[in-house]
Amino acid sequence: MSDYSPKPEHKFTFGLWTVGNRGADPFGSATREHKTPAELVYLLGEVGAYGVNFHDNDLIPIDATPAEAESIKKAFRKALDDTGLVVPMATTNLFSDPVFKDGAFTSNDPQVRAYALQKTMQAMDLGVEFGAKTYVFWGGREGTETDSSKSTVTAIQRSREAMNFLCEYALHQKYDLKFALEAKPNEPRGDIYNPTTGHMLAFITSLDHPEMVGVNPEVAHEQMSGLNFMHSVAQAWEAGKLFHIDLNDQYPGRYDQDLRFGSRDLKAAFFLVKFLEDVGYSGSRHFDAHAYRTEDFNGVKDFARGCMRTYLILKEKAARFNADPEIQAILAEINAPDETLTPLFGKFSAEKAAALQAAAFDRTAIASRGLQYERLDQLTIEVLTGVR
Ligand code: GLT
Ligand code: MN
Ligand code: MN
Repeated sequence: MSDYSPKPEHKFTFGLWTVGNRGADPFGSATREHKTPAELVYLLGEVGAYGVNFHDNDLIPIDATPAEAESIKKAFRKALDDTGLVVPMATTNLFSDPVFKDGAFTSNDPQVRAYALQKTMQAMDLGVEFGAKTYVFWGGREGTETDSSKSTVTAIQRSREAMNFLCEYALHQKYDLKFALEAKPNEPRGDIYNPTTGHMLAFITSLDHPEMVGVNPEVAHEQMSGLNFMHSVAQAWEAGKLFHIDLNDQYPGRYDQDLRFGSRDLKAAFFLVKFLEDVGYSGSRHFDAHAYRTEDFNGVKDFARGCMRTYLILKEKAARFNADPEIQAILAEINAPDETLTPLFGKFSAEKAAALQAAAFDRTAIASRGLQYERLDQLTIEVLTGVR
């Protein structure tokens, strides 16, 4: 029997807002009691997580006095020391308070934009104080319900100006911090700017310090856009921009569900885990999800353990897939090179172009070859369902 218990080297992390989620939704109030940040750290220690991440206001309420802030930080620090948990990532809450009802960095109101910069700088200070090396930006309120209200171009320019300012702040403070931008197509706004990871990757190239900025793709958010999450992750990885990842699950065509990782689309989760493990992604495996509203805190622990266990099961399945002789034989066959054509690929030359122009291709013969993808997919299903 394999060991699916989480270990520090797996780098499994949770946000305070995930295990601390109280089950409130737009139609009903909380079903679980409030737990302090320190209590949540002990809960995460008990289930075997490696790290805990937070928004500024998950740790310190927006209206806390300096004395209250100090005592919360002290208790949180003690819980980290007692459990050995680390804080790899931090972020700013720029969406809950009514001041951000029309966005933060993209608001039409200069007072709001200035306050958002101030709040973010202070939250970066707080994150760094606890050791965060990755700083996430999720602009949940950066969008519109009606496009009569804002210029989209101005909004993008304001986002860029804010990112450039905050990169310079991190450099000025000599923080060892990278930024990870998280996209979402909608919710809580009708439409959110930079709605997919692909948009974010393009936006990053326009920044003053693109080397400091990558992405934090979330399973549910790309699936809400109808996209293949693994493809988004792979494109970010290939661009050297996969700085963080938010793992959860989601049914298509619904509100942002933040379900337990792998609980809805096992096959998609499998190809994602296989990708991360095959390429050797070494960052946090962060679960941005929460327990069903039906659960008490035992259920929250079941939820957290389930996320990590499913990841490790799928990791083992990926190793099986990679070691399966029949699967590998098919892959070798469908990926076989054609040595006569190899010299014609790659960088352009006039000779290659001429040779390609002169070549004769038997389209019918090429197209008549079956590719065995049905067999390959069925073998994948059999690995996944444990009969192989
Ligand atoms: C919020 C959101 C998440 C983001 C978090 C970071 S907050 O819960 O739904 O997707 O990752 O701001
Ligand atoms: Mn989400
Ligand atoms: Mn997220």
